[in-house]
Formats: sequence, structure tokens, C-alpha cells
Amino acid sequence: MIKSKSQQNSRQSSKAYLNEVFGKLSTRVSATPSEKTRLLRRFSLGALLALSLMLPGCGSGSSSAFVFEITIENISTMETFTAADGTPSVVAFSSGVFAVHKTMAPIFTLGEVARQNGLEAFAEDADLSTLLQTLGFQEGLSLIGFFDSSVALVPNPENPDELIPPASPVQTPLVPGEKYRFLLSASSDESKASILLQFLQSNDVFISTPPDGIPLFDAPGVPRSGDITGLFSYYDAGTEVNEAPGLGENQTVRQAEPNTGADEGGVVRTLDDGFTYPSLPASIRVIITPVGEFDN
Ligand SMILES: [Ca+2]
Ligand SMILES: [Ca+2]
Repeated sequence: MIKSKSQQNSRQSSKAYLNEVFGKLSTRVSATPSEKTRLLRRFSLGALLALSLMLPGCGSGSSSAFVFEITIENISTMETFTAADGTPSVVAFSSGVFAVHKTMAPIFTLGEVARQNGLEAFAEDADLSTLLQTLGFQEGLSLIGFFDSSVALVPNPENPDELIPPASPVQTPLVPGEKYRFLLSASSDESKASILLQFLQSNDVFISTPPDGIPLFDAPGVPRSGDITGLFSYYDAGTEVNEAPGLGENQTVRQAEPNTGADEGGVVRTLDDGFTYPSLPASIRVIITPVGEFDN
């Protein structure tokens, strides 16, 4: 798996504000309260990154696989999102999770309570670790992984020919002007992709492809290509009561610690809480590009 983020600069006029707002998140994610927790997070992320590299082609029986590049760019500006109190607010998303699968609804089902698969921690706290761990043991997935700016493999100091996870992966929010880029592979014409990112100015809202994922092939042997932004929607995990987006003290970027906020006891559903959220087509651009076909 390869990940990187564009080097282009954010709009300088909003940079200081972004740093102020999201410095807190970066600090919280990268410097967890206890050394034990921090080490566990590192272990899980590193182990799962390795896992994502092992899964392609496993059990597929196919001799070749298509590789796709996915880019997710935050195209929002400070005019895109105005909070309910009239304050211009930053549109930002978390590092995300993806899965390649042939099964239906591998991660969530609309109208049902969030599974005990880590979706709640992801949707409320942008914590990827539990979701990735459970997906790693789930049947029917040919590939899982996560994308971020700072988890690209690095050369092993003891063996420069070997690439290993970095010692200190740190989640970095997708803020305006930035881009995530990652690769995934599919060896079956029936393969679909599910891609999720958390909306950081919320209590438990995430954006995702539909629950059943999106087909990676338009027809047998014809890989999907082009802008897939329109296939993403906002979803509510149903686990925490929503506050006004961009303002709530229990929302991911402002809460004092993870899992803070009123329990909702609801079901996963398309977002419908009556608040106004930034337009997704004005906030992100998601492009899928076939890179080529390779032997497994
Ligand atoms: Ca909610
Ligand atoms: Ca919360």
C-alpha cells in the first residue's frame, strides 16, 4: 500500500486558523494519554499496515490483479462551511479506512445498530485501530487498509531493501488544500471498494461509499475510472447525539477525550439531523484511476 499527501500548500490566509483548530486533534491522536495506549496504537497500526500488504490475491485463485489509485482531495474553502452561529468553519476529514470485497455491507448496514466492529470509535473519535483489527479477521474481504499522510512505508535501517511501517505513524487530518492518495488492488471483476473518512466537525458522522461499496469494474475486464465523488454521502453512526456541526464541544476536534458525548442508541443511517453540513461536492474530490494489471 502506498500513501502520500500532496505537497501543495493550503491557502495561507487560513493556515494559522487551521493549525490552531486542528493542532489539538493532531496532538490528541499522536500523543495518547498513557505510554501503554500509545504503544498499543503503534503496534496495531504497524501490524495492520503489514496485513494490508499481505492480503492482495490471498485466496483469490486469480493470476492477475488490477491496481487502482484513489485520490481524495479536500477542495473546500473557508466559504464552504458556515456554522449555525454564523462562524466560518473548517471542513476537515480524518484518515480513512478502505476495504475491497465481494460481500454486501462489509462495515455497516443502514437501519441497524452499529456493529461491534470499531465503527463507533471511528465515527466518534477518528480512531481507526479497532475497525481495522476487526476487518482483518472478517470473511469476504480481499484487502483492507488505511490512508494517511504519514504512514507510508520507510526503508528498514537494518536492511535498506526492505520497506517497513514507520516507527511513529501519526494521523493527519485532511484539511483544505490537502490530498490523500493510496493504491488498492482487485483480482475479481465482482470486486467492490468501501472507503470511509470521519467528518471531524461532528459527533459521529462519517462520509462513505454506499454500504455495499462501489463496483471496481464497469464490465468484466473494464476497470472503473474517473470522478466518484458523487458516490460518497454523509452517514450518522447512531452512537452519539449530534450537536450543531462545527460548534459542539463533544465533537471530534473539540472533545476533551475520546468517547465523550451523549449516547444516542440509534441506528446507522443517512445523515438526517436537521443541521446544515458542508456540501460534499464542494468539499472533496475523489478520483479513481486504473494504474495497470499485474501478476499476483
Ligand atoms: Ca449521531
Ligand atoms: Ca464525542
